Formats: sequence, structure tokens, C-alpha cells
Amino acid sequence: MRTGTISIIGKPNAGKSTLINALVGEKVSIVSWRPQTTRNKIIGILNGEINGEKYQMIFSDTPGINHSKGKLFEYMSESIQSATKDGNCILYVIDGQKKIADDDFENIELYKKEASKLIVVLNKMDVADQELFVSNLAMLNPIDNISVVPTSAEKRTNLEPLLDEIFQALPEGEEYYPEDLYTDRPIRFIVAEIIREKALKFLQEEIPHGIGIEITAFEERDDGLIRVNADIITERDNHKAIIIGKGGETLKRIATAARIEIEKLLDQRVFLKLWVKVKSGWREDSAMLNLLGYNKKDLK
Ligand SMILES: Nc1nc2c(ncn2[C@@H]2O[C@H](COP(=O)(O)OP(=O)(O)OP(=O)(O)O)[C@@H](O)[C@H]2O)c(=O)[nH]1
Ligand SMILES: [Mg+2]
Repeated sequence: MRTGTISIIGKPNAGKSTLINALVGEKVSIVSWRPQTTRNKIIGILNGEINGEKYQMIFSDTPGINHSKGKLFEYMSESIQSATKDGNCILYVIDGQKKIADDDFENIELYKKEASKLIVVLNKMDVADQELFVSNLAMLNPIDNISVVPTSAEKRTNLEPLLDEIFQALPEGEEYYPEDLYTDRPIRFIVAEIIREKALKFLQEEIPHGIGIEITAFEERDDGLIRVNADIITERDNHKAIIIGKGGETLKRIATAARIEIEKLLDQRVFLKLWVKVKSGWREDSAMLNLLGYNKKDLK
């Protein structure tokens, strides 16, 4: 069989997390229309077979490439480096709705050197202007030593040709993860991310980038109900009021949407209680960053 690691990288909002979920067939990584949604390296595993040969593809979703300053961004950048470091293959994802930018071409040249195979994924073909999409493809075609695959991660279009391209880059090897595992992330992490996704959905403007989620209790009661308590950590007092909303309305919407999804994930009834706490400067505080799941030690 063939086994290998594939890192998914690209600028914020290109559709990397949507793509890993589509490829793995499970929601391993949260998605939102806002840039800078993903903050960690998140592994998603796909087992399959091509032409009678079995494979295990170990994908890493990564944060969007960003050069902002600060400890959280530093952690995010190191997550990308950690994913590309020993990948057999890199998928460089581009939002095909926009004209390909100079820095995308620079990134392609850069990442070409970091893996034996670089596949450029021109994504969002379902919504991109056709003429622009074709001219983007024409700009990519002359580049040496890359493969180009147009996709729609959202509509799951062209994933088969992409899997074929990846398969060709994989070395022979043994299964690394058991077949029933589709992510390396513990359930508490996934639950925290679901809460953050719903907060991203219901909050406006710049607030979402300043929040972190801490799961403070996670236990199964005797009656089979799962009790989850979580804090939404924010940086400012006025943000706390906005997250709670008039009469607690916004917090309730976040909690309800999160609870429904967590129940689906666990296939059990869930009692979810959320609090909002202000911890100014948490994004620069190493201890807080570690507590909220952004620990550089985890990046091997
Ligand atoms: N129409 C369409 N929308 C897409 C496609 N892929 C992703 N999206 C949307 O684009 C937005 C960003 O998607 P994400 O998957 O969160 O993007 P990302 O690259 O992981 O973003 P960061 O984590 O912020 O770096 C979301 O609103 C997705 O629903 C696609 O193929 N077609
Ligand atoms: Mg993402």
C-alpha cells in the first residue's frame, strides 16, 4: 500500500478547510467566510484504494499564510512550517475567484522546493467568473514541475483527479493510523472548534479574531447526557457585551447552533453552557495560549 502526508496550504479564505473536509469526508476542520479561521495544524485521514492499490493519505489543514505580528500569529505560522516540513506532497490552494497574485507565484516557487510534489488547487470553480478562471489556469500552466487541478471544494467537484495526482506522489508504506480514525484531534478540541465556528458565524466585525474557547467541563452524566461547559475568552469588556447580546440573545444563538452540531458529532444529547470571560491580551500570553490549544510544543 501507499502512505504519505499531504499538507494543505494557501492564503486565508482560499478554501483549505473546506477541501480537507471534502477529501476526508468528515468535518475535521471548521469553515467560515472570514479569513484566518483555522489556527492549528489539523490532521485528517483518508483510507482508500486506487487501481487495486490501497492507500492512507494523511492530510494537514493549516492556517492561512499571514505575516501579521504577535504570538498567536507566530504559532499559526509555525503550524504551517510544521506541516510542510515533512510532507510528501503539498497542495497549494488558491481562491479562483480572484486574479492570481504575485505572492501566490512566489509561494508556489517556495513550496515547490519543500516537497517532492506540489499540486496547485485552483478552487471555487463553481462561483468564479469563467473567463477569469480560464486565464488563471493559463497563467499556471507554464510553471515547471507542478500539477494544476481546478476544483470546487464546496461542491466536491474534481476531487477524483486530485486524489489521483496525490496518489502518484505517495511512497510505499504501511498504515500509520488505524482505519477508523479520521483525525488526530481529541474530541474536546473539536467541540471547542465547533463553538468557535458558531461564534465566527454570529459575531460581527473584528471581534471573532480576538476570541478563544476554553472547555472547562466535559463529562457524561449517569443519564447519558453529556455536559459541556465552555468559556468564550475575549479581549475587551465591550466585546463581552456584544458576544452576550441583548438579553443574552447572541450567546444563546451561538450555544444552540453549537449544541446541535456537537450532538450530531457525539450522537448523544448534550447540555452546553457558555460563559464569556475577559482576559485582555490573551493572544500575547504564553500560558493562556497553551491553555487554549496553541502550544508550540505540540508542533513536531
Ligand atoms: N462557492 C465556494 N465556496 C467555497 C469553496 N471552498 C470554500 N468556500 C467558502 O470559502 C470560505 C472560506 O473557506 P475555508 O475553508 O474556511 O477557507 P480556509 O482557506 O480554510 O480559510 P482560513 O482557515 O481562514 O485560512 C467559506 O465561506 C467556504 O464556504 C468552493 O469551492 N466554492
Ligand atoms: Mg481554514
